[in-house]
Amino acid sequence: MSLVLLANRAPIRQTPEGWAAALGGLASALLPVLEDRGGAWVAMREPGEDTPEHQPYPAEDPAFTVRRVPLSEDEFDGYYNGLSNQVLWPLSHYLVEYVLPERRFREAYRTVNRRFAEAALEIAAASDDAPQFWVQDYHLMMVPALLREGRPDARIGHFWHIPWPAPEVFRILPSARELLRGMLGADLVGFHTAGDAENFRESARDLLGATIEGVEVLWQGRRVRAEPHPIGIDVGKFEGLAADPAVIAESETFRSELVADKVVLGVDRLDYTKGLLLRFEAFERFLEAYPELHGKVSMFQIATPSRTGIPAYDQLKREVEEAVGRINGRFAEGAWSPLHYRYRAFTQAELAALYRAADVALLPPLRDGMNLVAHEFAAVSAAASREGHPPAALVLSELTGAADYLGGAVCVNPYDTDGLVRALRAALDLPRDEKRRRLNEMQGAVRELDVHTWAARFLDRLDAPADAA
Ligand code: ADQ
Repeated sequence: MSLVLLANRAPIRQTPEGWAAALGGLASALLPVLEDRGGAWVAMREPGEDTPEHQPYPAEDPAFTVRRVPLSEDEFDGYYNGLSNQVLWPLSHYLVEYVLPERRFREAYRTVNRRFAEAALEIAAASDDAPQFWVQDYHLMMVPALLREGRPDARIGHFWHIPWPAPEVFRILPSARELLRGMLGADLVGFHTAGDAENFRESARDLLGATIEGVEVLWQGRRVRAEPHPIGIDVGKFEGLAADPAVIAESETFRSELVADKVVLGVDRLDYTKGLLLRFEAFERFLEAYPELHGKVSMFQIATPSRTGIPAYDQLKREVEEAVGRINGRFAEGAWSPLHYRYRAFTQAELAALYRAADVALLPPLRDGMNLVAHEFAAVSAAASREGHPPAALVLSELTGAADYLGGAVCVNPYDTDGLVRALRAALDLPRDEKRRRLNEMQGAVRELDVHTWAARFLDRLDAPADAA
């Protein structure tokens, strides 16, 4: 059965050598599936982007089509910057104070969702088979019902990459019911955790009066399965990088250039959900509490620019820079800086070198659907420690999906600054054998959730008849 994927972003990017797979787990997991099965990937075309609407890929021997939905400035603003990133994103992370009134974004979101669905239906119409559609994420909530209307015979999956909030929070949205009805056009809706899936089912029950039976939502004569399908990373790739001589060399240079015995690492998109300011506050208290560690422990935080132009993100950038200046101004001594901060994207090889160099990764998002950085760090660190490299530890927010799966992490409430200080100290002091044991445990979980397995499991489940639960 051919497959039509729908996601906000295309899975390919332009490089000096021509078109190539986009960075990131989703493209690396799903491109092989599309190359094998054939089909299409429908994505937006941002205003000003110069790419074809229909692009066969790979160019030399096309296996599938990248179909782009061109967006005007206003559509992009309302659908992407507006409803997706200033309404659904903060609401789903329980950061209600960041949610803007949805009214002025609603029409653009509807229009763009409709255009994605029309593009996918047009592609499916070209084949006699019953189509299979797989919709990704919170940008396209209304698409499943539109696809169902056009193709009642289709198998439709939806994967939700961020947390699904409690029904009492979700219902704050004036469009909550309309959006839920959109998603209930699917046969299968996947989330990272059992808790997210339960919140979704309960939202359908409380807001629409749907019936819940086990993991299924019964709605308008149809059964919609809502269950956890935790995503992971391309494990082989990160384990390979951990053993790559160039990565090892870079990691050693990095360590030798930092004037510190211990390195605490943070890697995030610059996003208010990632808890950067509270993390810095905790690090500042850590430095106050342990003057004997001045000159010995440094934190290295990298943040990728993200959603620039949205006021909350621009403001966060300024506040983060201010906090970095304050902490360094207060505590730096001689050649030692307590906090190093880089605001740019890193390559995966650079990230692997940093993961390998760290003694502790400090990842305390305020909420996160999964948090793949935790998986990447655990994969690299565990692989390196098996080769004799000193083992490292992970401090992880308990409000992430990853905390449900990575049993070896030191888990902490990200809003509890004193708890963060204690967790960081505990992680730095863990005995070697204990760190090794924890890394082994995390390595097992990370391998189990590999992104290729994730994609195969989701699609198998989507193929299975509804009563084969
Ligand atoms: P994100 O919020 O982007 O993803 P995460 O899962 O941690 O969060 O993925 C981030 C990715 O970006 C990682 O692969 C990481 O390597 C990369 N990255 C981060 N900082 C970087 C930097 N400075 N330079 C280069 N790369 C960097 C959303 C949800 C998550 C969910 C994923 C997948 O918010 O909760 O885990 O989708 O479903």
